[in-house]
Amino acid sequence: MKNIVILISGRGSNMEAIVDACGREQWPARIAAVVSNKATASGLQFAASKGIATAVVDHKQFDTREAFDAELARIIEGFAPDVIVLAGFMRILTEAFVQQFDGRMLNVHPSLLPAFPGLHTHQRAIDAGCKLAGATVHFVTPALDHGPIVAQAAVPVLPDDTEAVLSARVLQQEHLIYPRAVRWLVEGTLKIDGHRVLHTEGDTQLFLG
Ligand code: NHR
Ligand code: GAR
Repeated sequence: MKNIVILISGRGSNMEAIVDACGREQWPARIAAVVSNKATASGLQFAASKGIATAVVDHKQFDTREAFDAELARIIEGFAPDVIVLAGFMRILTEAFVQQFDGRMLNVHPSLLPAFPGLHTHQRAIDAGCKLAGATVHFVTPALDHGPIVAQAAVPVLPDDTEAVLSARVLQQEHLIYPRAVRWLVEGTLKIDGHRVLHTEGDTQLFLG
C-alpha cells in the first residue's frame, strides 16, 4: 500500500478526482493526507468528510521560503509519503524541497507546456491567439513548470472563450489525466528517460478533449 500526500491551496477539485479514482479503481494506495498552505482552502472540508487526515502549513507564518518548505517537508514526511501530488498548490517550492521528493512528486499545470509556464495561463493563451490549449501533468523539478512531461490533454480554444469558459474546459481534462498519471506513478509504470517520460506498458499519454 503506497501513501499519497496531496498538496492544495484552494478548491481542490483535482484532489477530489484523485481521491475518488483511488477508491473506485482500488489503487494499491491510500490518500494519507491533504495538506494546504491556506486554512481557508475549501478542499480541506472535502478531505475531512472522507476521513482523510488534513494539515495546514500557512506560508505567511514563515519569514523565508526555506523555512516554510522545511516545515512543509516535516509535516509531509510524517505521513511516510511514496507519492506527492500538487493539485492547485500555489507556492513555488525551493530546490531543497524538490530534491527531497525527487521522482516522487507530480504537478498538473493548466497549459500545454512548455507554452505558458507560471500563472494566468488561460488568459495568456487567449491573448496569444492560440487555437489549442490544455493541461500538462509533469514531474516537479526545481525549474518551475519544466519537469519531464507525463501526460497532456489538448482542448480547442473557441472564438468567444473567456478565461472562465476556457479554464472550465481544461479543468475537465485535468480531472481525467491527473488521476491516471498518479495511478501510473503509484503502480511504478513510468520510466523517466532524460526529459521524456514513457509508460512502460504503452498506455496513451496524449488526450484530445
Ligand atoms: N515548484 C517547483 N520548484 N517546480 C515546479 O514545477 C512547481 C513548483 C511549485 C508549484 C505549480 C505551478 C503551476 O502549476 C508548481 C510547480 C505557483 C506559482 C507562483 O507563481 C507558479 C507556478 C505554479 C504554482 N506562485 C506564487 C509564489 O510566489 C504565489 C502565487 C499565489 O499565491 O497566488 O510562490 O502553475
Ligand atoms: C487547476 O486548473 C490547476 O491546473 C491550476 O489551478 C487549478 C486548481 O483547481 N493550478 C495552478 O494554476 C497552479 N499554479 P483545483 O484546486 O480545483 O484542483
